[in-house]
Amino acid sequence: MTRLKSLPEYIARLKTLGEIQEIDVEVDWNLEMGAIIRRCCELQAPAPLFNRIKGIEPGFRVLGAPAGLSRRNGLARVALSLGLPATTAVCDMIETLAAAHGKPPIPPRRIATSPCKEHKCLGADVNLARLPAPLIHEGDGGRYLNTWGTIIVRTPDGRWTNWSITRIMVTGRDTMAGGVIPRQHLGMIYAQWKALGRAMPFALAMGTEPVIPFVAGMPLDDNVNEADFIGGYLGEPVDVVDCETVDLQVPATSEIVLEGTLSATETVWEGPMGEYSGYLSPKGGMPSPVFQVSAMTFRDQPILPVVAAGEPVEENHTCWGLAVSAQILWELRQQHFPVASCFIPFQSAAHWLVVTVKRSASAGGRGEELVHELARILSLSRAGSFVPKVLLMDEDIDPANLDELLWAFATRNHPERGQFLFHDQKLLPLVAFLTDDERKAGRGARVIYNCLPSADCPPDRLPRRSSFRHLWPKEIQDKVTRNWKRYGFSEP
Ligand SMILES: Cc1cc2nc3c(=O)[nH]c(=O)nc-3n(C[C@H](O)[C@H](O)[C@H](O)COP(=O)(O)O)c2cc1C
Ligand SMILES: [Mn+2]
Repeated sequence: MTRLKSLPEYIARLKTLGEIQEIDVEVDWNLEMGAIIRRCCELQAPAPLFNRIKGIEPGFRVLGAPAGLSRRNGLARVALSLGLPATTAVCDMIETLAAAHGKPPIPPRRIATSPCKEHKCLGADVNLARLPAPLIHEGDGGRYLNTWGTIIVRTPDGRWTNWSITRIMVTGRDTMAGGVIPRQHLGMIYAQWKALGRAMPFALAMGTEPVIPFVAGMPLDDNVNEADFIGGYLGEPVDVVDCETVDLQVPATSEIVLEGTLSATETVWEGPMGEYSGYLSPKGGMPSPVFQVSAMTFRDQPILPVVAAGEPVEENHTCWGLAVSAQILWELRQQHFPVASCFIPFQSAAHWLVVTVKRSASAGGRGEELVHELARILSLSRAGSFVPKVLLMDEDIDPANLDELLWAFATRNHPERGQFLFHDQKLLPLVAFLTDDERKAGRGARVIYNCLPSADCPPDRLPRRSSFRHLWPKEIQDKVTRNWKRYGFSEP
């Protein structure tokens, strides 16, 4: 594991791969910056680093597409963020993240101070307008300051400290509104404070070391501290520093920190925003408790990471999709489901989950049995509630290979016998196709497509895959590959 210990260190590493495009031309936070980031996602261009932002004091910078996909280097940003070699295969990243469940958690280490205290604005000195929060998409309900930062809250009994990503927009000089969904941990912990009639202290840590968002975006179990899980993953603790005005700690590597409380009584409208599903829906807003900011601290020349959510591929797909895949993989193994791999294809905008199973387990037409077992496990899982459409496949399919996946779905799923509907399941209200009623209830149907061999196809009667890799003897494959240039072809 090669841990990149801060955002600047991560950016320096990305520069060596040609993954950073510094932009010295002044850009406008009002739609221009969002448009550039979005175009970078769509072109899989290097991550834009904005050095001058109109109307914002010099020094404040923005990093777009912090974990975007790259035409040149594939998932290098994701792999490096996870402390892995830049060329790591995506299913191996998922395995590594899932494996952290088996490691002893390591609580964070409190240190005295860090660069995030270089500038401190308390109380009346807080002015969120100083920060380069962009109006990302036309139609957004406000300027979204937080799209990649970690929000930190603790239960009133002090036993559980949760780190999670949720979107947050600016609503005033020292007020904000954010997505507080009841079934997410932020919403659950907020409900505990609200029941006591007390405002909930929060801290928002933006621009942390790059591994943090990957676990802040991971649906770990209730009562699990993400910070301890990250420590376990890294094999060493995450350093944290005390906040100025609330009893919470933030990662020492934060570039910008906001502290304050979520009101137990006052609400303000939040949203809509262009979302991970790829749509900006006028219905995509909701009342949010008022986030009252009591302190703002930041490093010299701080960098704010920004995600331009929307049609795939952006960070909700590369980060959240990956983290949810890892969580489901672990949960299936806990339940002794014969899973080989889990993957949420980026292009599905986190609406499809592919589960491959070991051939030994699916033989003899056990597919239908496995469908029902999978449905049962997913129906009880919060991570499962994010994915409404599931493809169950044999392990010969690489779920991260879209060509193979599409072919297998098209040819192995029986339209009459291969589709299984499970009604009235818990689903994330952000799932794109839900009706108004379904969205309000957070419930809808899940479909599982059984693409496993049927009972009349025992292992020795399975049709063979008609591909270079599968239908030619190894020696012929080797000979052809070896002689490829001799035949006159240029390199593949
Ligand atoms: C870029 C990005 C943006 C996200 N935005 C939101 C959001 O606005 N609201 C939300 O509920 N979850 C959002 N998520 C997903 C949550 O972070 C994820 O489900 C996580 O598990 C929540 O933390 P928790 O498990 O502690 O509840 C986002 C994830 C990513 C990677
Ligand atoms: Mn959590």
